[in-house]
Amino acid sequence: MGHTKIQQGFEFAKEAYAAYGVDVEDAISRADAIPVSMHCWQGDDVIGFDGSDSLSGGIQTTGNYPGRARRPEELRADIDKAISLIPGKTKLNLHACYAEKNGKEIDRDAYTIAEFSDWLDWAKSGKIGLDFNPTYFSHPMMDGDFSLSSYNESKRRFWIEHGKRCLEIAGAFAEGTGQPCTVNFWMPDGYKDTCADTVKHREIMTQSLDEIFATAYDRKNVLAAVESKLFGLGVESHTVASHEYALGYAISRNLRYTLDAGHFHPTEVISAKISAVLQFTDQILLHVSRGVRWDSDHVITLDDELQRIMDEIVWNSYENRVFIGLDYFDASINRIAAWAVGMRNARKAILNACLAPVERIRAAEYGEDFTSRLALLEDRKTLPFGLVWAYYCESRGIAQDGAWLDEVKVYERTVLSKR
Ligand code: RNT
Ligand code: ZN
Repeated sequence: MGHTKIQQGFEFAKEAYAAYGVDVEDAISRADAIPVSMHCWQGDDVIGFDGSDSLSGGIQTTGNYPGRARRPEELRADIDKAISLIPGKTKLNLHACYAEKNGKEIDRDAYTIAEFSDWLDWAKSGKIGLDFNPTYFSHPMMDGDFSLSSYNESKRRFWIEHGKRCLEIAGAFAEGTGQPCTVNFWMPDGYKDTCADTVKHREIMTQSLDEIFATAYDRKNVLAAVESKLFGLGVESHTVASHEYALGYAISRNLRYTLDAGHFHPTEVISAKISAVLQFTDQILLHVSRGVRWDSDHVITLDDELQRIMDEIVWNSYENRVFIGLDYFDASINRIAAWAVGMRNARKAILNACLAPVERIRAAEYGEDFTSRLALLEDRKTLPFGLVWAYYCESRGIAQDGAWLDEVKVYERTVLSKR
């Protein structure tokens, strides 16, 4: 689509939205400013650089599409490529297993910002904010699937130290980038089969987390959160940090709760949980994912649930209370395309939420005119959103739908296929 056509389409869209009382320019600037944190781990199938060559801890990638990033330089180049295809404010979500040890004998309980200085330099040069995660999986100090709630005291202590180090590193990230850094604690701890004591591990988990968060860290810019999960692969029967556990912990400790879209029963949706949780916590983190029958971590598509999630954030002005991050890993397709599809979908849903005639829809609801509410909610779906998206991409110098994939294919031919 040429520039003039895009412009004409945009003019048409502006009128169409104006008829519903929506200012398209305002919607674009609002959507553009909402950060979305892109997860580094889609680029290398959640392997990292600190020694592991396979994934464990209740999560799994499937597929072996060629071109996986094997080194930090490759991963950063791939991330750069992906980011060049995504409009709006992007952050990078890093896991501690992406440490660069540079031959040094150092383990996760002792990492400092030194192991992440290349990441920080990269972020600074691109003016990109960083988010962070301790890595409680794929490591010999895991006690089976247990980490912070292990009965093995030396292993548990190792993981407590890891948590503290991650808060320190996040502090350096926040300072270095000038942007707050979220730190998400997800622990796979749990049992494959029915357990007889559901209490002990939870008590130990609480002690461990309390010890970690008692450490001195920059509470203003380091935004810690605890993620719940229903079950993991091989951890089907008992999960220590379940929904009630993680939510209760977060509320009682004045921390954040992380809602992962794949971590609930398949008919439950996190869009329905956001405003409920925010009655009792200041902020939450989201892991926007797509479970297919289970927590399968498929690339997010522009489906009803993604739209509902972004509607909730935008319609309730939760921009400063909800941190949006993506969490999926698909090794069966081009990994850069996987990022681009998911991130562009997140941005589309955000923009579409900003373009919705929510004031009119709500006025109908408050007036108990549920007929109009339904009609408007449905009309909204066929407003010329695609024309606004095309204009938005063009105005930010980002490739259009129908064009960005060619760039990925070129990169695949020239870079990925040589790996
Ligand atoms: C696992 C959790 C967790 C991980 C990442 C890699 O089920 O969703 O967030 O996916 O930390
Ligand atoms: Zn997650």
